[in-house]
Amino acid sequence: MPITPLETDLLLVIDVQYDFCPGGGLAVTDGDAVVPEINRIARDFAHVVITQDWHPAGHSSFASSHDGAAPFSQVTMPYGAQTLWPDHCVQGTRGAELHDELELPQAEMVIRKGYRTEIDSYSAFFENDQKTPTGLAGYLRERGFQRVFCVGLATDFCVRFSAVDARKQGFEATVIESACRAIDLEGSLAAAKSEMTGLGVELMPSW
Ligand code: VGL
Ligand code: ZN
Repeated sequence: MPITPLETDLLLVIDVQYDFCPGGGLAVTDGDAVVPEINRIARDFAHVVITQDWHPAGHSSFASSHDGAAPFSQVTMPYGAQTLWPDHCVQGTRGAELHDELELPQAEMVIRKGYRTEIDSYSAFFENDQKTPTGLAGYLRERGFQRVFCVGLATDFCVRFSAVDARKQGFEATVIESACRAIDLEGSLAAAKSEMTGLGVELMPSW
């Protein structure tokens, strides 16, 4: 049963960009299937914020920036472990654009992340050092939002880190699973789900 969203509820639409859809640089299986689902859910929300993965060319999270490194391998960065990705969501490219079929006219903010060459940013709230804020927590607090409903790509990376940080910042957080798709690298989806539930993120199968 859908809950009637309130003025204190926010839909956070995470990284629904062409590079995460079939044919994109870091394609998530069935990634574009989230678009109609998000459009349907969004009709019930007065407040929507969108995130956009937005990397400079040569970003340090790209395997191509590390000699001989394979995509999906791990390296240690000054801020900790980092997965290396195929090039994706390079600023100004088609792959970085939000999906054209998203129908979110009421979206009140687009928050870009991952724009510093030397640090990746999965979460909508903090870069991967888990210290550098994006400003979203301050925005939500100042605007009086209490509950964050997370949808988008990918369940086990940017959705996971965003939902977990929402909880850590004192908001209620729900992930609507039917409106997310996962990358699922070596059990990362199962790990994401157990971390999220352990930290009090609600997993809602569908809206
Ligand atoms: C993402 C890996 C790298 C995501 C972004 O949106 O989940 N994953 N950059
Ligand atoms: Zn990225």
